[in-house]
Amino acid sequence: MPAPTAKSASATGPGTTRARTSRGSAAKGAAAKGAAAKGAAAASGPAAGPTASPATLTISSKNYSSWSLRGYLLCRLAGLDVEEVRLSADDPSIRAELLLQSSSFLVPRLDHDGLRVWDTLAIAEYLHELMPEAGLLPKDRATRSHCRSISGEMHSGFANLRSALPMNIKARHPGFKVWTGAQADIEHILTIWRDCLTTYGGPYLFGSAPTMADAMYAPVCSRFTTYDVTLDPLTRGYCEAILALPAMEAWSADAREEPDEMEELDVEF
Ligand SMILES: N[C@@H](CCC(=O)N[C@@H](CS)C(=O)NCC(=O)O)C(=O)O
Repeated sequence: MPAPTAKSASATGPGTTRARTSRGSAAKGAAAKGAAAKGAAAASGPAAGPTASPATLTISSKNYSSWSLRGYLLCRLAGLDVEEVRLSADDPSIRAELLLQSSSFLVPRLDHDGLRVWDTLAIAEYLHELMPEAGLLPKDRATRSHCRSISGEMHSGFANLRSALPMNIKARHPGFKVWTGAQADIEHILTIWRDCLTTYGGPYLFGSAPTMADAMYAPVCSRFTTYDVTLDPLTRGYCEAILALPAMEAWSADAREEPDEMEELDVEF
Protein backbone atom coordinates (compact mmCIF):
# COMPACT_ATOMS: atom_id res chain seq x y z
CA MET A 1 0.00 0.00 0.00
CA PRO A 2 1.44 3.39 -0.88
CA ALA A 3 2.27 5.86 1.82
CA PRO A 4 -0.44 8.42 2.39
CA THR A 5 -0.08 11.93 1.11
CA ALA A 6 3.35 13.42 1.57
CA LYS A 7 3.34 17.16 1.97
CA SER A 8 5.49 20.01 2.98
CA ALA A 9 3.68 23.18 3.87
CA SER A 10 4.79 26.77 3.98
CA ALA A 11 3.03 30.07 4.49
CA THR A 12 3.38 32.29 1.43
CA GLY A 13 1.39 35.32 2.45
CA PRO A 14 -1.58 36.35 4.52
CA GLY A 15 -4.15 33.61 4.47
CA THR A 16 -2.33 31.46 1.94
CA THR A 17 -0.56 28.15 2.54
CA ARG A 18 1.24 26.03 -0.02
CA ALA A 19 1.68 22.27 0.31
CA ARG A 20 2.79 19.63 -2.14
CA THR A 21 0.55 16.61 -2.52
CA SER A 22 2.27 13.57 -3.91
CA ARG A 23 0.65 11.12 -6.26
CA GLY A 24 -0.73 7.95 -4.77
CA SER A 25 -2.95 5.09 -5.80
CA ALA A 26 -6.64 5.75 -5.70
CA ALA A 27 -7.87 2.96 -3.48
CA LYS A 28 -6.82 0.41 -0.93
CA GLY A 29 -7.95 -2.72 0.85
CA ALA A 30 -10.76 -4.64 -0.81
CA ALA A 31 -10.99 -1.99 -3.45
CA ALA A 32 -7.33 -2.14 -4.31
CA LYS A 33 -7.75 -5.12 -6.63
CA GLY A 34 -9.97 -3.31 -9.03
CA ALA A 35 -8.10 -0.08 -8.68
CA ALA A 36 -4.78 -1.74 -9.35
CA ALA A 37 -4.65 -0.90 -13.02
CA LYS A 38 -5.66 2.66 -12.40
CA GLY A 39 -3.40 2.97 -9.40
CA ALA A 40 -0.52 1.64 -11.43
CA ALA A 41 -1.15 4.28 -14.06
CA ALA A 42 -1.24 6.96 -11.40
CA ALA A 43 1.85 5.69 -9.63
CA SER A 44 3.97 5.32 -12.72
CA GLY A 45 2.92 8.67 -14.11
CA PRO A 46 0.68 9.58 -16.98
CA ALA A 47 1.18 7.86 -20.29
CA ALA A 48 1.30 10.92 -22.49
CA GLY A 49 0.72 14.64 -22.63
CA PRO A 50 2.33 17.65 -21.02
CA THR A 51 2.05 16.20 -17.55
CA ALA A 52 5.54 16.86 -16.28
CA SER A 53 4.79 20.54 -15.71
CA PRO A 54 4.27 21.63 -12.13
CA ALA A 55 0.62 22.05 -11.23
CA THR A 56 -1.09 23.94 -8.45
CA LEU A 57 -4.55 23.40 -7.05
CA THR A 58 -6.06 26.36 -5.25
CA ILE A 59 -8.45 25.30 -2.52
CA SER A 60 -9.92 26.69 0.68
CA SER A 61 -11.00 25.02 3.93
CA LYS A 62 -10.49 21.28 4.04
CA ASN A 63 -13.19 20.96 6.68
CA TYR A 64 -15.89 22.98 4.95
CA SER A 65 -15.17 23.30 1.24
CA SER A 66 -16.81 20.39 -0.54
CA TRP A 67 -15.86 21.70 -3.98
CA SER A 68 -12.21 21.94 -2.94
CA LEU A 69 -12.41 18.33 -1.82
CA ARG A 70 -13.82 17.27 -5.18
CA GLY A 71 -11.03 19.07 -7.05
CA TYR A 72 -8.41 17.50 -4.83
CA LEU A 73 -9.82 13.98 -5.24
CA LEU A 74 -9.96 14.40 -9.00
CA CYS A 75 -6.27 15.30 -9.10
CA ARG A 76 -5.36 12.41 -6.83
CA LEU A 77 -7.46 9.91 -8.79
CA ALA A 78 -5.96 11.14 -12.06
CA GLY A 79 -2.49 10.87 -10.55
CA LEU A 80 -1.58 14.51 -11.18
CA ASP A 81 1.07 15.75 -8.80
CA VAL A 82 -0.17 19.10 -7.52
CA GLU A 83 1.01 21.73 -5.12
CA GLU A 84 -1.91 22.74 -2.94
CA VAL A 85 -2.37 26.46 -2.46
CA ARG A 86 -4.70 26.80 0.44
CA LEU A 87 -6.53 30.08 0.92
CA SER A 88 -7.62 30.72 4.45
CA ALA A 89 -11.39 30.93 4.57
CA ASP A 90 -11.54 33.46 7.38
CA ASP A 91 -9.22 36.00 5.78
CA PRO A 92 -11.13 39.05 4.43
CA SER A 93 -8.60 39.59 1.65
CA ILE A 94 -9.24 36.14 0.20
CA ARG A 95 -12.24 37.04 -1.92
CA ALA A 96 -10.29 39.86 -3.57
CA GLU A 97 -7.41 37.48 -4.17
CA LEU A 98 -9.72 34.87 -5.72
CA LEU A 99 -11.26 37.52 -7.94
CA LEU A 100 -7.83 38.27 -9.37
CA GLN A 101 -7.09 34.59 -9.93
CA SER A 102 -10.28 33.02 -11.27
CA SER A 103 -13.08 34.65 -13.21
CA SER A 104 -15.61 32.82 -11.06
CA PHE A 105 -13.62 33.77 -7.91
CA LEU A 106 -14.40 30.29 -6.66
CA VAL A 107 -12.22 27.35 -5.79
CA PRO A 108 -11.05 24.77 -6.73
CA ARG A 109 -8.83 26.12 -9.46
CA LEU A 110 -6.16 24.13 -11.27
CA ASP A 111 -3.12 25.75 -12.83
CA HIS A 112 -1.21 23.39 -15.08
CA ASP A 113 1.09 23.71 -18.05
CA GLY A 114 0.38 27.43 -18.38
CA LEU A 115 -3.37 26.83 -18.35
CA ARG A 116 -5.91 27.84 -15.76
CA VAL A 117 -8.94 25.61 -15.25
CA TRP A 118 -11.73 26.35 -12.81
CA ASP A 119 -15.04 24.74 -11.97
CA THR A 120 -14.99 21.14 -10.82
CA LEU A 121 -16.50 19.54 -13.90
CA ALA A 122 -14.11 21.42 -16.18
CA ILE A 123 -11.21 20.25 -14.02
CA ALA A 124 -12.47 16.66 -14.25
CA GLU A 125 -12.77 16.81 -18.03
CA TYR A 126 -9.36 18.47 -18.32
CA LEU A 127 -7.72 15.77 -16.22
CA HIS A 128 -9.46 13.07 -18.23
CA GLU A 129 -8.14 14.56 -21.49
CA LEU A 130 -4.68 14.78 -20.00
CA MET A 131 -4.62 11.32 -18.48
CA PRO A 132 -7.29 9.17 -20.14
CA GLU A 133 -5.70 5.97 -18.83
CA ALA A 134 -6.30 7.06 -15.24
CA GLY A 135 -9.95 6.17 -15.75
CA LEU A 136 -11.67 9.26 -14.38
CA LEU A 137 -14.33 8.41 -16.92
CA PRO A 138 -15.34 4.83 -17.82
CA LYS A 139 -14.11 3.39 -21.13
CA ASP A 140 -17.53 2.22 -22.31
CA ARG A 141 -19.51 5.00 -24.02
CA ALA A 142 -22.85 4.18 -22.39
CA THR A 143 -21.26 3.87 -18.95
CA ARG A 144 -19.35 7.08 -19.55
CA SER A 145 -22.52 8.97 -20.37
CA HIS A 146 -24.11 7.59 -17.19
CA CYS A 147 -21.08 8.73 -15.20
CA ARG A 148 -21.24 12.21 -16.72
CA SER A 149 -24.98 12.41 -16.07
CA ILE A 150 -24.84 11.68 -12.36
CA SER A 151 -21.76 13.89 -11.97
CA GLY A 152 -23.71 16.70 -13.62
CA GLU A 153 -26.63 16.09 -11.28
CA MET A 154 -24.36 16.50 -8.29
CA HIS A 155 -22.77 19.59 -9.77
CA SER A 156 -26.02 21.42 -10.44
CA GLY A 157 -28.50 19.92 -8.00
CA PHE A 158 -29.29 18.81 -4.47
CA ALA A 159 -29.49 22.40 -3.19
CA ASN A 160 -31.61 21.37 -0.20
CA LEU A 161 -29.08 18.80 0.92
CA ARG A 162 -26.22 21.24 0.45
CA SER A 163 -27.81 23.98 2.51
CA ALA A 164 -29.31 21.78 5.25
CA LEU A 165 -26.36 19.42 5.67
CA PRO A 166 -23.24 21.48 4.87
CA MET A 167 -19.98 19.59 4.76
CA ASN A 168 -18.25 19.71 8.12
CA ILE A 169 -15.82 16.82 8.31
CA LYS A 170 -14.96 17.34 11.97
CA ALA A 171 -18.50 17.64 13.30
CA ARG A 172 -20.82 14.88 14.48
CA HIS A 173 -24.59 15.38 14.92
CA PRO A 174 -26.07 12.11 16.19
CA GLY A 175 -29.81 11.82 15.52
CA PHE A 176 -29.79 14.92 13.30
CA LYS A 177 -33.34 15.80 12.19
CA VAL A 178 -33.40 16.12 8.41
CA TRP A 179 -36.19 18.29 6.99
CA THR A 180 -38.39 17.00 4.20
CA GLY A 181 -36.74 18.84 1.31
CA ALA A 182 -33.30 17.59 2.20
CA GLN A 183 -34.67 14.09 2.79
CA ALA A 184 -35.96 14.03 -0.79
CA ASP A 185 -32.44 14.86 -2.00
CA ILE A 186 -31.02 12.11 0.19
CA GLU A 187 -33.49 9.56 -1.20
CA HIS A 188 -32.65 10.55 -4.75
CA ILE A 189 -28.90 10.25 -4.13
CA LEU A 190 -29.38 6.84 -2.55
CA THR A 191 -31.39 5.72 -5.56
CA ILE A 192 -28.58 6.85 -7.87
CA TRP A 193 -26.01 5.00 -5.78
CA ARG A 194 -28.05 1.77 -5.54
CA ASP A 195 -28.62 1.80 -9.27
CA CYS A 196 -24.89 2.22 -9.97
CA LEU A 197 -23.71 -0.24 -7.33
CA THR A 198 -26.04 -3.00 -8.53
CA THR A 199 -25.46 -2.29 -12.23
CA TYR A 200 -21.67 -2.09 -12.11
CA GLY A 201 -20.96 -4.26 -9.09
CA GLY A 202 -19.24 -1.74 -6.79
CA PRO A 203 -17.47 -1.05 -4.58
CA TYR A 204 -17.38 2.30 -6.43
CA LEU A 205 -20.20 3.78 -8.46
CA PHE A 206 -18.84 2.53 -11.77
CA GLY A 207 -17.24 -0.67 -10.62
CA SER A 208 -13.91 -1.68 -9.25
CA ALA A 209 -12.10 1.67 -9.46
CA PRO A 210 -13.18 5.19 -8.54
CA THR A 211 -14.20 7.65 -11.26
CA MET A 212 -15.06 11.33 -11.39
CA ALA A 213 -18.55 10.48 -10.11
CA ASP A 214 -17.08 9.16 -6.87
CA ALA A 215 -15.14 12.40 -6.46
CA MET A 216 -18.35 14.34 -7.00
CA TYR A 217 -20.29 12.33 -4.41
CA ALA A 218 -17.49 11.95 -1.85
CA PRO A 219 -18.54 15.03 0.17
CA VAL A 220 -22.00 13.46 0.45
CA CYS A 221 -20.45 10.41 2.12
CA SER A 222 -18.81 12.74 4.59
CA ARG A 223 -22.09 14.58 5.19
CA PHE A 224 -23.96 11.33 5.80
CA THR A 225 -21.42 10.50 8.51
CA THR A 226 -21.54 13.97 10.06
CA TYR A 227 -25.34 14.07 10.18
CA ASP A 228 -25.90 10.43 11.09
CA VAL A 229 -28.00 9.68 7.99
CA THR A 230 -29.54 6.20 8.05
CA LEU A 231 -28.17 3.99 5.27
CA ASP A 232 -28.81 0.44 4.11
CA PRO A 233 -25.87 -2.01 3.96
CA LEU A 234 -25.22 -1.37 0.25
CA THR A 235 -25.01 2.42 0.50
CA ARG A 236 -23.23 2.28 3.87
CA GLY A 237 -20.60 0.04 2.29
CA TYR A 238 -20.19 2.56 -0.51
CA CYS A 239 -19.67 5.43 1.94
CA GLU A 240 -17.13 3.37 3.84
CA ALA A 241 -15.22 2.61 0.63
CA ILE A 242 -15.08 6.29 -0.27
CA LEU A 243 -14.08 7.45 3.20
CA ALA A 244 -11.32 4.82 3.21
CA LEU A 245 -9.70 6.07 0.00
CA PRO A 246 -6.14 7.13 0.90
CA ALA A 247 -6.75 10.56 -0.65
CA MET A 248 -9.95 10.99 1.36
CA GLU A 249 -8.24 9.91 4.57
CA ALA A 250 -5.38 12.34 3.94
CA TRP A 251 -7.81 15.20 3.29
CA SER A 252 -9.89 14.39 6.39
CA ALA A 253 -6.77 14.26 8.57
CA ASP A 254 -5.87 17.77 7.41
CA ALA A 255 -9.47 18.92 7.97
CA ARG A 256 -9.34 17.72 11.56
CA GLU A 257 -6.29 19.92 12.12
CA GLU A 258 -8.00 23.09 10.96
CA PRO A 259 -8.95 25.64 13.62
CA ASP A 260 -12.34 25.18 15.24
CA GLU A 261 -15.17 27.56 15.95
CA MET A 262 -15.73 29.08 12.52
CA GLU A 263 -19.44 29.19 13.15
CA GLU A 264 -20.21 31.62 10.36
CA LEU A 265 -18.89 28.94 8.01
CA ASP A 266 -21.33 26.32 9.16
CA VAL A 267 -23.01 26.72 5.84
CA GLU A 268 -21.49 25.40 2.64
CA PHE A 269 -19.37 27.96 0.87
N1 LIG B 1 -19.53 25.24 -9.46
C1 LIG B 1 -18.28 25.47 -8.77
C2 LIG B 1 -18.55 25.70 -7.30
C3 LIG B 1 -17.33 26.16 -6.58
C4 LIG B 1 -17.65 26.80 -5.22
O1 LIG B 1 -18.81 27.10 -4.88
N2 LIG B 1 -16.58 27.03 -4.44
C5 LIG B 1 -16.69 27.65 -3.14
C6 LIG B 1 -15.95 26.80 -2.11
S1 LIG B 1 -16.76 25.29 -1.73
C7 LIG B 1 -15.96 29.00 -3.12
O2 LIG B 1 -14.97 29.16 -3.80
N3 LIG B 1 -16.41 29.98 -2.36
C8 LIG B 1 -15.64 31.20 -2.17
C9 LIG B 1 -16.48 32.39 -1.91
O3 LIG B 1 -17.71 32.26 -1.96
O4 LIG B 1 -15.89 33.43 -1.68
C10 LIG B 1 -17.35 24.29 -9.01
O5 LIG B 1 -17.82 23.25 -9.44
O6 LIG B 1 -16.14 24.39 -8.80
